Amino acid sequence: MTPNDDEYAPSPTGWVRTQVEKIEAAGTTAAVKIMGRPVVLLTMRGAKSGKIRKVPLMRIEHNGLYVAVGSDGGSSKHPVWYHNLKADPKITLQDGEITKEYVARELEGAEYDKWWPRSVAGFPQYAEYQKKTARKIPQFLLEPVGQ
Ligand code: F42
Repeated sequence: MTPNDDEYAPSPTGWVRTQVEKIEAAGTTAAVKIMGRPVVLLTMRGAKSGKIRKVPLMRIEHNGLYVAVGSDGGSSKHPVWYHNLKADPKITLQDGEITKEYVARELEGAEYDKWWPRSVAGFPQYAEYQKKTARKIPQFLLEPVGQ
């Protein structure tokens, strides 16, 4: 534990910070849509700073399971939060007004391939983002804690 442990560090990216503020003011992720599609809000711990990070992502859900897709608009590097989840996979996810605890596990192989079409069905732009970048866009399965 460090003195910074429970400090919240807002995203340095203006539009993302604004969207997090909208969700928190409304008390529901329904306050934000991207291209008419819903989002969820992940809360995690920064791997180096120990601070609380809040990351909105597209809502990818199938049979009650969620996947977090590290597309970051098809940028050349994984988003920083990818490394946060690898270092400390315990997160909370808010969907609508409901917040629950999950553990994030990066998908590989057949599991990755099974989820990718579901991710693209939830947000078709992911397919375009994958074409833009040489990296393989990561997917994390979010497994519910204590259910
Ligand atoms: N991003 C996606 O990747 N996928 C999505 O489906 C997605 C949807 C989405 C919907 C709404 C919205 O508002 C944003 C959306 N985003 C989506 C963008 C997403 O929320 C992130 O902004 C994006 O993925 C980039 O993530 P990032 O972690 O690279 O963000 C950077 C800009 C950032 O926050 N940097 C921080 C900073 O201060 O520079 C550091 C963050 C951090 O976690 N630092 C760590 C720490 O310890 O605090 C470690 C730092 C290190 O060097 O290891």
